[in-house]
Amino acid sequence: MSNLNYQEKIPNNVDLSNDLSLQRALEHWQPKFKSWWNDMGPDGFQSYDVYLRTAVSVDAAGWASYGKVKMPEYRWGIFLADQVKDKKIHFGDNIGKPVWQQVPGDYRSVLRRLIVTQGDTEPASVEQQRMLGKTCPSLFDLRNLFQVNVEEGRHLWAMVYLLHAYFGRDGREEAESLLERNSGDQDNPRILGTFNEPISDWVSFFMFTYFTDRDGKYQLKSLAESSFDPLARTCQFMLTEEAHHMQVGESGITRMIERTLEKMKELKTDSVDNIRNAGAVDLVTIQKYINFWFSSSLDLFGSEISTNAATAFANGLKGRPDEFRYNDHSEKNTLFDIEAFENGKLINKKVPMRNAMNEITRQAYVDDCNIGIKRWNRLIKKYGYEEYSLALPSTKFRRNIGVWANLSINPKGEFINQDIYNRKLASWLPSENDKKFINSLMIQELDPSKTASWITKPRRGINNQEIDYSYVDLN
Ligand code: BYC
Ligand code: FE
Ligand code: FE
Repeated sequence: MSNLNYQEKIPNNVDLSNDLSLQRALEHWQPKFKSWWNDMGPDGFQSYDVYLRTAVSVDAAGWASYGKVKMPEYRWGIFLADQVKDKKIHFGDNIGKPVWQQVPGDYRSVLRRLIVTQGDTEPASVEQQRMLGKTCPSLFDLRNLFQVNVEEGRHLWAMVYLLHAYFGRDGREEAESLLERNSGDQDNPRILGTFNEPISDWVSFFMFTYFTDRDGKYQLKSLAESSFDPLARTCQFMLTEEAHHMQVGESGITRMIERTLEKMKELKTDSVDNIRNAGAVDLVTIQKYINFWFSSSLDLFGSEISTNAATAFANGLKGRPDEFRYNDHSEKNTLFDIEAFENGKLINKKVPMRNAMNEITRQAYVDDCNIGIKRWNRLIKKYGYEEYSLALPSTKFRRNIGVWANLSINPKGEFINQDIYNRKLASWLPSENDKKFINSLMIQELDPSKTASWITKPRRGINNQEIDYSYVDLN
């Protein structure tokens, strides 16, 4: 087990004190990060004690310690999974050669770009979520929001460490830019689409942590395979934190659906109006939020057929999630069956496997997303509503990137007339009216024993604490 060094200004397990110039560079970035956190991080609550977990080792068995801490005093640090001795490259064109401890010159700009893109999403999500404290459904949920936020902040540190340690001056410049772009900013937005979408209510927050943090899981899994060992080890440790973010999303959506079903049963109704009047979110609206966040997150995987992806795989920069699951780790002359739309026609064709890496990763992601959907449908059945179910829309629906971008395709995946599509699109997504209704439910609840109307109490507290525990001290 490699213990993290907490004595230093920047907690780390990378022996920072033995690299003074790197330490100095990061200590120079640290106050900029803190000032970004104060300006763009959670609005309010910064001076309150929050029950947070902090990483104290990278040991699988016990890496987290829980305690009350004020968010600005959170110990953001640099933690990499332990190095494996004599590790070899295990996919692409260089299989069997030692993994790289330094950045190969040829791959420098591509690697930097991958790290910057990954790094950009982390602070973006904190910015997107910054107003949610004002409408938290409970102190338990408020604490979970802040846990996710501080850890996304740490994920930014993880990428900034790589930029500073391995990319010299341009790395340091990129690290500055990561604090300068802002989610939704007209002039200087975040890099990827989803990270510029507003998250202004808790239904969106739970959807985002379910669907978008799960893109994070799959991208990190792919980067955890990288032949650039520091990147692989960084991402391996980030994945341990990521699990909680998705758990926040899944349990949040489950609790919301539970309240809806209770109300349907109690009032013996499936009328949208009656359910809404009872202070719960109807299943039709929940489906619309799924449609929005799932389709947006699918774009984060890039084009179905991508030379960027092929090159990244060939060079060993980015693998497939759980690369060990596959038999062929070179995929040099193998093919992949893919659906495409060419010359106005839907076709099936074969493309080089390497060019399909984005799609392969996306398909693994879609399967993972379906696990929660199945669970929610079982819950709906359990309440006796055989005729209702939630579903993921087709992966062709409302895409902005790749072969299905900007086509008139409905949530079932069928091509439809463009005018009909334009007219109906709004009805498949949360409308202004739906958002107004959702916002009307978003009433801040700060009494530790209470939970807002639209969501059930959590089943379990955090780290064996009571559900009613004061997860955020308000005085
Ligand atoms: N929006 O060859 P293509 C997370 C661009 S989430 C805007 O199809 P490629 C988190 C693309 O950059 C995980 N632009 O794609 C979650 C390219 O631009 P250029 C984040 C997009 O390169 C919640 C062009 O379109 N990590 O951690 O194979 C909370 C054509 O590209 C989008 C990563 O993304 C989009 N959605 O793959 C907190 C991993 N999609 O070259 C955190 C690092 C594509 O024409 N990134 N484009 O200028 C990558 O691996 C790849 O850059 C991508 C794209 C998978 C994103
Ligand atoms: Fe993250
Ligand atoms: Fe996350």
